[in-house]
Amino acid sequence: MSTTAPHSRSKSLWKGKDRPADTPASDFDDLDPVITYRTLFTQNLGVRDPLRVIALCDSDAFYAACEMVRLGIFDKPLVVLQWSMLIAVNYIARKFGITRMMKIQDAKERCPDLVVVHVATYKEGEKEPGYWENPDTRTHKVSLDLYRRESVKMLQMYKEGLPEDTEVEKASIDEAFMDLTRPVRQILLERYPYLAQVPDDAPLGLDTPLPPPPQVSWQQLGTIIPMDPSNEEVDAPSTWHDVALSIAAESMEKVRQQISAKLGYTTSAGIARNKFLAKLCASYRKPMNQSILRNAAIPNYLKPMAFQKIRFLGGKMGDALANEYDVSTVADLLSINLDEMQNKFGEESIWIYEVLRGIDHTEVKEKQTLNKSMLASKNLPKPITQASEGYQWIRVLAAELALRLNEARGTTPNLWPKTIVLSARNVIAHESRRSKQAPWPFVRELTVEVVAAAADKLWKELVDPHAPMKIIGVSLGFTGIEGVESGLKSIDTFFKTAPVSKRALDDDPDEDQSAATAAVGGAQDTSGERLSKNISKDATSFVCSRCGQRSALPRSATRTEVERQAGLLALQLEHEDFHLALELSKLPDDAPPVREAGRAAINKPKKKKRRKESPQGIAKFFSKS
Ligand code: DCP
Ligand code: MG
Repeated sequence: MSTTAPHSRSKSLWKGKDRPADTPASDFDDLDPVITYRTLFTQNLGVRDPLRVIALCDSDAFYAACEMVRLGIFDKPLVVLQWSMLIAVNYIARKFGITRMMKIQDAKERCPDLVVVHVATYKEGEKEPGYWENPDTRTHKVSLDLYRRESVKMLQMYKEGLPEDTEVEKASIDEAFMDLTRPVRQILLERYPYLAQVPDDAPLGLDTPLPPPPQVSWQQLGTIIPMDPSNEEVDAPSTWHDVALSIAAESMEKVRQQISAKLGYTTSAGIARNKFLAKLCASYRKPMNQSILRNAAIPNYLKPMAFQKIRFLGGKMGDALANEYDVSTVADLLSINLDEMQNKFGEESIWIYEVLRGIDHTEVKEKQTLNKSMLASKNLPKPITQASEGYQWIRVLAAELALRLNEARGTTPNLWPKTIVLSARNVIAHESRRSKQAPWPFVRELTVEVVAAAADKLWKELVDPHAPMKIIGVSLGFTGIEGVESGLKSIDTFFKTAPVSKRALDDDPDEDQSAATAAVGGAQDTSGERLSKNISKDATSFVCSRCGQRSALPRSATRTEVERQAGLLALQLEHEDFHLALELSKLPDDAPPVREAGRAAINKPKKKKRRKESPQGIAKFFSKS
């Protein structure tokens, strides 16, 4: 890219673009803002910064890639299996028409040389997950630990490899958003130093538009989404936002190459003015690619798009819009004015109005919240009908929890939970999910046996051996996970209700407490856990990352910290039940579902009886039923 000034310093630099006052407003006006010196010098324009640049980076065929790296197989079609269903398909296998959710038999028919890897599983009696022959859902439990670990490494590489001041937010097990606005502005000012001062002859002082930018050369920076898909030759003069995008693209290209070289995972990225567009265009041309969506290309990119493809417009809201107006594309919806939309769908529907026009003010924010809970859950293909059958599953879940907490303690040695919670979903009892909890005692070593023994006790309290039961799911969790500080005083306060052993005082007095976030927070992704990442330190509610719904605890359940933690976990589990029921309702009765938590295909949980207040406005389009 040229870094020379478009004009010499002696000439006036202020002949920037300015829109004549009588230009009619268009749907996409926001995409072409006038950028002035004031814009450039203001540090905290936040989500409304016209030079905002956001990237979304998504790993290609992630679970399959993890297995390829683990096995050293890079040139063969490979799939990852969970029971009989494919959950990840590498790009070589995709060429054979193999897709996720396909049954393994169908995939093998298409490609007899297919390498098939079943996800690792926990097996009763084993302390660690393994790749066993013929794992069986009746005796094994899926382990995603490898993928979680690799996900943490990847996130770390984004944080280290991107310029300082980049905000990185984990979006899923293999995706992260990056806000590069601040570092890009810094680089912009370094590369074009003539922008750092308002020229003496600038007619409007700070409010003078910037001079025209250099023409950006996009070569080596990725795929540029065309301004006019019917004629890729159509181009437009570069804007300062394009320059910002190109700088962000350089950084993204570099970090993606680093990840590929160091970890072996290829990724695809989308780079655009906001989160929703970055996410949309990340899949424009996968794999191993980054796509750049210039503002000028947004109208033609969005208009023909089926609006239900847009995140959050796929569900009830999308259906309601489609039915109300009998339309399917973004262009169809542009004729609906804001008043009408708000009358029909509530005040908050302004975000739909804006998204259709390429506007999204959602922040990229690294989750500061500690993932204070850890959950291992199993949906049982063969329900438990006698209390004694529970213990084998408790051991399996205890093995997973012990491993994960010990792994997290590898980074933060003093990490310790406050409470252990056991929960069971009994489809015969009135209350479909019940939980029992106990303060977690400090023990010298956190072993499977110790966890299982505590859980066994809870199981006895939870399950009445004489009552009829049909338990289709069991979960075991730790809540209130924190780094214990050294010194008697803090440990004493920390374990208010739990016995404190002398040994606790001897344990690593000097470790880094802040690592708790990375150790616990980065590694969550099974369905139950996925919810817990939205719990903040003092929260009495959580927002589901799948449907955006907020669930809150009643005030009576938040009197103590332990109550609050356990209550929130129970709330998550309940909410997860709803998603599980939803997933199951979409599957044929004999189909094994997608994720570990969605496994009780034959035993659909009963519909919830308890009804909450009807949501109002736009919320009703995102509510459960
Ligand atoms: N996953 C899953 N079940 C799903 C979706 C995903 O178990 N319904 C797991 C397997 C995927 C990983 O999550 O490898 C990441 O999901 P992606 O949607 O990013 O899919 P991939 O990374 O596999 O493929 P792509 O290259 O399309 O991103
Ligand atoms: Mg992916």
